[in-house]
Amino acid sequence: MAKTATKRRETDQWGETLACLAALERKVLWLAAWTIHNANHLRPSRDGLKVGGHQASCASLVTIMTALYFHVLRPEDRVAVKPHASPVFHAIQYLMGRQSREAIERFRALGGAQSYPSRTKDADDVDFSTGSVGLGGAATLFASLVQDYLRLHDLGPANEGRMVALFGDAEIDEGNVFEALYEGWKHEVRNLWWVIDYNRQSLDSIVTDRLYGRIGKMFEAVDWPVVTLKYGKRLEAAFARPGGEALKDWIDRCPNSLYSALTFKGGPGWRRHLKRDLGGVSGVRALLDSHDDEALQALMTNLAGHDIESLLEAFAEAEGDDRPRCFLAYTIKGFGLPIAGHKDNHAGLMSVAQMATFKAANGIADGAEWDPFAGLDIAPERLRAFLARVPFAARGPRTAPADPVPVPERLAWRAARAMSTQEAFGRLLHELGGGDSALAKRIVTTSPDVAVSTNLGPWINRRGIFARREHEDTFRAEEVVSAQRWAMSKRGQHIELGIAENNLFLMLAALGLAEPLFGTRLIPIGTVYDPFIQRGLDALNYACYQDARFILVATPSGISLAPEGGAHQSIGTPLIGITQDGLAAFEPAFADELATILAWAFAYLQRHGGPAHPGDWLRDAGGGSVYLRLSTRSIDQPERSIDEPLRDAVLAGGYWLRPPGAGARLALVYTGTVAPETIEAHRQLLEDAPDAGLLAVTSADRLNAGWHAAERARQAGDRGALSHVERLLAPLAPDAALVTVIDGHPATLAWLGAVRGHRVAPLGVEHFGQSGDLPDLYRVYRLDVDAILDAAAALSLAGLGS
Ligand SMILES: Cc1ncc(C[n+]2csc(CCOP(=O)(O)OP(=O)(O)O)c2C)c(N)n1
Ligand SMILES: [Mg+2]
Repeated sequence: MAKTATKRRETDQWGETLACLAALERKVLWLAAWTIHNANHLRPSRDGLKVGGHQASCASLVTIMTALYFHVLRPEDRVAVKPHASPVFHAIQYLMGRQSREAIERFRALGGAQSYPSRTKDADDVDFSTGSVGLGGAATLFASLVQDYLRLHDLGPANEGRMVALFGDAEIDEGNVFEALYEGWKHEVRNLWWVIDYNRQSLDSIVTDRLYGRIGKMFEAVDWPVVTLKYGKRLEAAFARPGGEALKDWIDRCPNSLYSALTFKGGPGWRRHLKRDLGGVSGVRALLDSHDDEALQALMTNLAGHDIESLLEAFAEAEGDDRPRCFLAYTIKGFGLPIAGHKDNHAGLMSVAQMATFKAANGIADGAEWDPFAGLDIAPERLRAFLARVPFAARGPRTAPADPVPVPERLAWRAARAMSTQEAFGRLLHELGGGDSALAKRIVTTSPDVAVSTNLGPWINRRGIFARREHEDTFRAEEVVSAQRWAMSKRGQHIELGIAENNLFLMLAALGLAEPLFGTRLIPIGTVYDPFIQRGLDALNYACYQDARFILVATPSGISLAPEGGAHQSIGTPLIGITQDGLAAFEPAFADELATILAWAFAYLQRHGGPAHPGDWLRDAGGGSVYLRLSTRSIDQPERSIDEPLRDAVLAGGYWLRPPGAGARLALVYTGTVAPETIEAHRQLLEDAPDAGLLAVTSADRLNAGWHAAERARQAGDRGALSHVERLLAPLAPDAALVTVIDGHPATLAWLGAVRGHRVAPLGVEHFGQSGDLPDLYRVYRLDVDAILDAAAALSLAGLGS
C-alpha cells in the first residue's frame, strides 16, 4: 500500500514537473522573442540603426535550455550558451529572479542585457562569455581540465560540477573546436557535455546534408559517446502506427533544405508532399487524415530537441558517469514562431503583425508582456513553488570570491653580467620553483610545445608536468643524460599542450577564471613565441574580454631572434600590447626590470575589477592580465639596485636612464632589446648634445594608457591630472626632437610626439622575413647605432631650420 502511495506521489510530482517545464518553455520562448521585439520595434530608436537579435536562433534552444536550467543543472555546473541565445539565457535568469526586468527591457542598450552573454558586462550569472563562435564552447573543455587540476592538487572545488556547452551546429566548423577536442582527448577530459543545437542552419543558409555523419564521427574519434536526439515522443508514437515506418524513412531521407522549407510552409505543405510520396503506403492516408493542418505541423516538427521528455531522459541517462558527451539534438531554427525553418531567418525578425498574433496565441494581455506568469495554464503559485525548488538556483549565489595568494615585494634570481630577458625569466621561475611559497604552489605554467625553448625548463624540472597518471621520465630511468626532466604526475604544475595557440589562450582563459568558476585563485603563466600570438589572437581577446587573469610570456620576439628565421619574426605584437583591452604589455630590456614587473604582475592579476572612472587608471586601480615581450638576445646588465621610485617608474612604463638637461633639445627613446644600440648612440651624441636624454620605455602600453586616462580625467574636470609620460617629457624643450627605437613596429613609440608636440623620428621594423645575424639585420632594418645617429642628426638639422 505504502509503496503504491509513494509511487503515486512520485508520478504526481513528475507530472507536476513536466507541466511546469512545459509552461516555462512557453514563457521562455515568449520572453526571449518579446525582448528582441521590444528592443527593435518598441524602444525608441535615436540613431535609426537596426538593433537586431536572433529570434529564430533563440527559439531553437528554448526547450533544451528549459530542461537544463529548470531541472538538470546543479549550482556547481558551468555553462557556455550559444551567443545568439542570449535572450533565452536572460529570460531564464529573469524567471529565476536573477535578472532585472529593466535589463531585459534594455536588451542591447547601454547597461542593459548584453547581445551575447557576457561575464563582465551582464549583471546576471554568466559563466562563460560567448560571441566569437566556437570559443565559448571550447572554453568549457579547458575549464573542465582546470577543475580536475584543482581537485588533484587539493585546491577544491567542494562540489565537482559539469561543464556544459550549448553549441550552434555551425559553430562546429571553427577549427578551434577540433583543436580543443584533440587536446581534451590527450588530457582525458571528463565532466563535459556538449549539446549541439542541430537545426541544420547557419547564418547564410542550410548546412549540407552529409554533415550529420561527420559530426558524430568527429566525436567518436575522441571517444566521446554521441547521443543522437532526433525524434520526439509524438513522432515516435506515429512511427509505431501503420505506415509509420515509411514516414520515418521519408523524414530520414528528407534533405535538410526541403525539411526546413516545409516547416516554414506548415501543414498543407507536409500534406501535399507526404500524399505524393507515400499516398500509396498502407496506413499513411489514415495517419494524415487523423491530423488537421496544425496537428500535422506539430507532428512533423516534433524533433527531440523540442521534446522536453526526450531531453530529460537523455540527460538523466548520461548522468550516470563522468565521460564527456556530445548530444546531437535535432531542432528547428525558429521553432514555434512564424519564421520557423526559413533559410533567411537567422537575423530575421517577426513583424509587428506576426508578433500581435503570437502574443494573442500566448494569451498575453496588453501591459502583461513582462509578467512571468501571464497567459499560462498553470496557476502562478504552482509555478512559483516549482521555481523555488529548481536545483540550479537552490543554494543562493553560485560563486564566492577567494582569498588572495600572497606575493613577495621582490623576487630573487641569480644575476649575471650579461643575459637576455628570456634567460632572466627562466631564472626567476627556477628560483620560485625551488621554494615552498604559497605563490609557487598556485603558479601553473602552460605552453603549446614550446616550454623548453621559452625557458620554462628549469621550472618544469622542479615542479613537474601535470598528468592524471604518473609517468616516470623514461630518459632519466634509462640514464640518458638530458638537461630536461619530463616527469609527469597529478601534482605537476606545468600543463603541456600540443602546438595549437588557440588552445593556449583558451587554457589561459580557463586557468585565469579559476576563482570565479571554482573558488580558487591560480597564477597562470603561458609561454609562446611572440609571432604566434597572432595565431591565437581571437582566443586571447576572448580571454581578456572575460576578464580571465594570466601572464603571457612571449619569446623570442622581433627581428632580434635573428638567425632563427624570418618567418618567426614579429613586428605588430607591441601594437597588440597597446590595443588589447585587459592586457598590460611590457617589454623590459634588463633582468632587474623583468623581476620588478613579474613581482608586480603576480599581484596585478589578482586585483578585482577594472577602472570604472576615467581617473582610476591614473591611480592604477583595477587589475588585469600581463603580456611580457621578451628576447633571446643577451645584453650587458646595469649594476644597480631598483629603489622605490625606479620601481614605480618601471611599472608606469618608463624612466630616464640618463635624464635630459633642463630644456634639452634631443632625447633618445628605446624599448627592449635595442637598448645597447641606443645607449651607445647616446654616448656618442653627448659630445655634441651634452644634455640629451636617454629614455627607457618598459611599457609603451602603460605610458599610452596613462596618457589617455589623464586626458579623459582632465576632460571630466580634474584639471590637475597628469600622466607619467607627460611628467617624463616635461623637462624637454618644447621643440625637442625624439628618436624612438624598438624592435617592432615604429608606431609603438611614434605617438610620443603627440604628448607634448615634440618632433619624432620613429625607428622600427615595418617589413620582415629576412634571416641574418644581428649586425646585418640591425643595419638593414636601420636599428643600429649609425641609424640612430643619422636620425638624430636629421631631426636636429630640421629643427635648426625651423
Ligand atoms: C568567429 C565568428 N564568426 C562569425 C560570426 C557571425 N555569426 C554569428 S552566428 C553565425 C552562424 C551560427 O550558426 P549556428 O551556430 O548554427 O547557430 P544557429 O543560429 O543556427 O543556432 C555566424 C556566422 C561570429 N559570431 N563569430
Ligand atoms: Mg544552426
